[in-house]
Amino acid sequence: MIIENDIQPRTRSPFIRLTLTGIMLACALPLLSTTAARATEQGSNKYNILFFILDDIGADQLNVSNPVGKALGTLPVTPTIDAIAAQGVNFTNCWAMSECSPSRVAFFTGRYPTRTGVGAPLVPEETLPQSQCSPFEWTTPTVLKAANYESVLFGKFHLAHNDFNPQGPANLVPNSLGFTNFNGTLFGAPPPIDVTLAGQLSAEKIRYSCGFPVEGNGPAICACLFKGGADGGNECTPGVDALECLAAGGVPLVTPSGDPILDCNSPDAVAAAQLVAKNWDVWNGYYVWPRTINLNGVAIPATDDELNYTRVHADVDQADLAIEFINEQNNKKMGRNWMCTVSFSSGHDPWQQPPEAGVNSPWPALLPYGCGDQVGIDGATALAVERQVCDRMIESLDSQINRVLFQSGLAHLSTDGSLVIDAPDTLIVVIGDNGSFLNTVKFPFSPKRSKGTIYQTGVCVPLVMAGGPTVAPGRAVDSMVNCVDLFQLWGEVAGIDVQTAKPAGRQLDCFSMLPYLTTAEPAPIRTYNFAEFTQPHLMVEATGGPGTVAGPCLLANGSICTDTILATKDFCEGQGGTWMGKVDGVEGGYASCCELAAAVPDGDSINLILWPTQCTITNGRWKLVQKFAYGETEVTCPTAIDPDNPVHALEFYDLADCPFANQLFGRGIDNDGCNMLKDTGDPAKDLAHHPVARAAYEALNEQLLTLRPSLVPITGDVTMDGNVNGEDLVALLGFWNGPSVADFNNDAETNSADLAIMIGAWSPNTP
Ligand SMILES: [Ca+2]
Ligand SMILES: [Ca+2]
Ligand SMILES: [Ca+2]
Repeated sequence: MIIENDIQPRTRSPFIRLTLTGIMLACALPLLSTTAARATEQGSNKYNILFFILDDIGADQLNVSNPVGKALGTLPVTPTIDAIAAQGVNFTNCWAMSECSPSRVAFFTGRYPTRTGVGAPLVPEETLPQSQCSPFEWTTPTVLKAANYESVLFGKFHLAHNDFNPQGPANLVPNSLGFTNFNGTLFGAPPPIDVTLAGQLSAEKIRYSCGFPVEGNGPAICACLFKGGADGGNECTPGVDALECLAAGGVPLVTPSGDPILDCNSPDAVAAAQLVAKNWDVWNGYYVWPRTINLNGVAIPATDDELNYTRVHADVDQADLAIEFINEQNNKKMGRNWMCTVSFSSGHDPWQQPPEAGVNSPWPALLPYGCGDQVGIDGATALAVERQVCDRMIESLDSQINRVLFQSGLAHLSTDGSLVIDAPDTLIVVIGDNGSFLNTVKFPFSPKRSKGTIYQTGVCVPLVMAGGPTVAPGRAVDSMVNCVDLFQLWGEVAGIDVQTAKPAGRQLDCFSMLPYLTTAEPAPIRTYNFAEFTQPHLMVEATGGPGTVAGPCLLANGSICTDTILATKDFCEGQGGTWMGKVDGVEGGYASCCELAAAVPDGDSINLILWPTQCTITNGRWKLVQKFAYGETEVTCPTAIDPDNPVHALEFYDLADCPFANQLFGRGIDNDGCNMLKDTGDPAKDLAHHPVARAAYEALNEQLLTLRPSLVPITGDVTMDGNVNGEDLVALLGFWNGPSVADFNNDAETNSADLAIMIGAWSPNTP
């Protein structure tokens, strides 16, 4: 526990004082819970919920969450998100998990990744059902249904997918988790950019990295081919801006050497149109992508083999769906409340120029216009281009949020032209699902300690709310909140206390959030915050053993090693990495980043390992990081591989004393230099002369030692009620022979081996 003595003179920021005051008030927790319950009872109003998820947009990217970048003017221009914060509440101390799927499952279950099993991003064809959101989870749509809500989700799903999923064959995975209307993509990211322009160019030498032709410092002017005109043939329009052509669903025409074709009637145009006609269904990033619809138990397409593609920019499409849904609710006076989740894909790679209409900043004159690697753009310039495109994608998202608010009647323009949120019945929430990725990270956050890590850059996300029950607009709340807490908030907004309404035996990890909205000067609720990254249940046995599916992949010129998020050769190389793992039938290869780092003579080149299992806990000031190899509780990597360039398994930070703490709400960047255990990795030695830090370390370590084992699910308890009994047996038998959440030995089959494990764990009377 933190005591008053911990406040040292160097603590200068008022935010830190606020946080520590909150920690000292921890004993007031039961009182706060009562207050929250009372607030909910008093406000018999239920509010609609409009929930925007920004993909891979960490705290570093936005004005509301990165004051340093804001002051420097290096961030995307996001007037809508800024206005939501200015007219609502800006949560400046929010942790998500470090990857998409774990955070998304947390939003809708209120449970940490180890508990849900979803500890790592889902990869199609490689993630077993045990690492997807279980159909036995008590999800938000189910919770809200009891209060007469309809819950819909538009855009990226990524809580579960069709592969290995018992619901997969019917293609009804989102419906099976309670979302009555899902329209979007089950995949974690849009497909790659089609640099062939629907088969007109070779993919070998990339002339147009954006998937459309470029000339000078912008899109080229081209003939644009549209599918299926009135006579059944394709229609060509001459002289169209290539980006506008793509955004309108067309394909810009080019010669075999890639030069733009202007007219529609030349032999070049006719030949190009014939090529494109054969390749209409080639996916192209955000512009041509696979759509899945689940609407009240009807799936389109009916099976995964017939994936549809759609030719509308994903951001625009997702905003359109939300506008249509909300207006329908208002117009038809459905007599029920709703929760509409708009899960934008933009922000995630591939970085591709969005439609010009949604972008707030001009393309910088000094940069070649593009999307990344292409002929004539060197590597460093390509990275600068990529960052700039990412900024424009964020600006595009901001414009789409603006459009949803206006066109759904949740905002209007004041006489001076500024946005006024006018949503007394609807709570508007915007969050990033995890930290930004590598090259896109904004100063002063750390590109090498970003998405995929539990460092600040990996887990600090923007979170703003306005409308509905929010009082005293324009506040910053610096108390610790976690992405799992949103689950409790959704309930509170609907008048349901999830802690009392939950199914028997269900363990939740969320804390109340409503008081932060309904109280002008709310007291802190959480006394600690937690984030983790764990291994997925890969299809280990099904693909021939662990050596073939998990291995080190080197990124960023060999400076970063991961053996989890890019855990196969194809996946690694697909992301521009170098595969260092084992390959079937070939000598050599390494089992893990630890093994690789220890074996490479010039180990200096690796300065960060994205560990297979990482967790962190903080009390608001001190932050403990523990990293484990391969999911076990013991630390198996050496603590310091290279004394000059150490890789540690145990790290400890005083965030108030880390770089930029004063400018970043009192919590600085936890880079290597700030690690208090960097000398030996042993707290007894490295903290010997820091009694206050040592005490904080001991307290957090003890808390983590209690917390982590408590998250591990009971083997055999498919139904998550704390018992292994007849209900679980029935569930297991229902999955017989197929992959399922009852496949306890991870071999993609539910059979007698799993049954034996369940019988071994039989505990029908466990309270
Ligand atoms: Ca993400
Ligand atoms: Ca059970
Ligand atoms: Ca099995």
